[in-house]
Amino acid sequence: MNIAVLIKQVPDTWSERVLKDADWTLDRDAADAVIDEIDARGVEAALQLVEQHGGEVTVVTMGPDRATESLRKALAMGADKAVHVTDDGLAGSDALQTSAALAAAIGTLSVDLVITGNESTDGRTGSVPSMLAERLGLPQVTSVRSLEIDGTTVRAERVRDGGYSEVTATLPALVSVTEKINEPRYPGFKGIMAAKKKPVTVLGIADLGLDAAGLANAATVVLDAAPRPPKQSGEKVTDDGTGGTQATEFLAAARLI
Ligand SMILES: Cc1cc2nc3c(=O)[nH]c(=O)nc-3n(C[C@H](O)[C@@H](O)[C@H](O)COP(=O)(O)OP(=O)(O)OC[C@H]3O[C@@H](n4cnc5c(N)ncnc54)[C@H](O)[C@@H]3O)c2cc1C
Repeated sequence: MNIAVLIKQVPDTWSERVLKDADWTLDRDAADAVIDEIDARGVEAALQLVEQHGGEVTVVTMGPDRATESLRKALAMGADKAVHVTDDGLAGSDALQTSAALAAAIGTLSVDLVITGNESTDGRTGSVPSMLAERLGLPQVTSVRSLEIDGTTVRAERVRDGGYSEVTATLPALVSVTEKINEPRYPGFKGIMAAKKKPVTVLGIADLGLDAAGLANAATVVLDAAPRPPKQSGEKVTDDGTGGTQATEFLAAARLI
């Protein structure tokens, strides 16, 4: 079974994330770049499936040159090969364009299953997986917390409000995973050394036959942005014997009880 896992390199959530004043795109140089944690879980899910059923895992990313570091980390975890979609003309792409580029890249592979994260920690549109499934003509199972393959069937538990649903789809299919699915493994020294020799294919706009890419052609545009206002200090309740009443009245006024 051949599995493609989408991984996005994102600013570390521990760093302060800022937008550039000129075009309101994310200033990716202002923060440490890491593989999105949810995508590391996607890699882990793929590795476990291949350990059970055989096959190979290809990790795919679209991002600037330094996104190679995230690909190498996924290769060090155990993925077999990588595809890096990168081109100056793709900078500032929105979710529609990102999904078009990633669909074209996946089209160069022969895969039975595509695994993505449910929602990235930076753009957070949560829309790339569905756009990708539509473009590739694949059934999709979203918000997955557990995943198994039975012949040509994907069986998954799909998280929903207050519980989960058991869902099946026929391969080839696309699955997006939640943070509940697993704990990703850490790459060991052997894996890190092996990753240096694994193949990374680099594809650009011309290789993928894309048109209308990048910020100038994006269908969604950020017109303005303002920093989040500093947190206001909350109301202090001094317990002079009526603290319980005061707290209850405060919560009732805020319609919290
Ligand atoms: C204010 C703002 C500024 C932005 N600036 C930029 C920018 O400067 N540059 C930029 O590239 N994007 C930028 N984005 C993100 C941009 O909207 C999308 O193109 C983004 O790349 C994909 O959407 P998402 O991250 O919301 O994906 P989601 O749909 O939330 O991601 C879900 C999953 O899809 C997969 N996926 C998504 N994107 C990629 C990718 N690039 N490579 C591999 N897998 C992927 C991952 O598995 C991910 O877990 C910005 C978004 C906002 C809101």
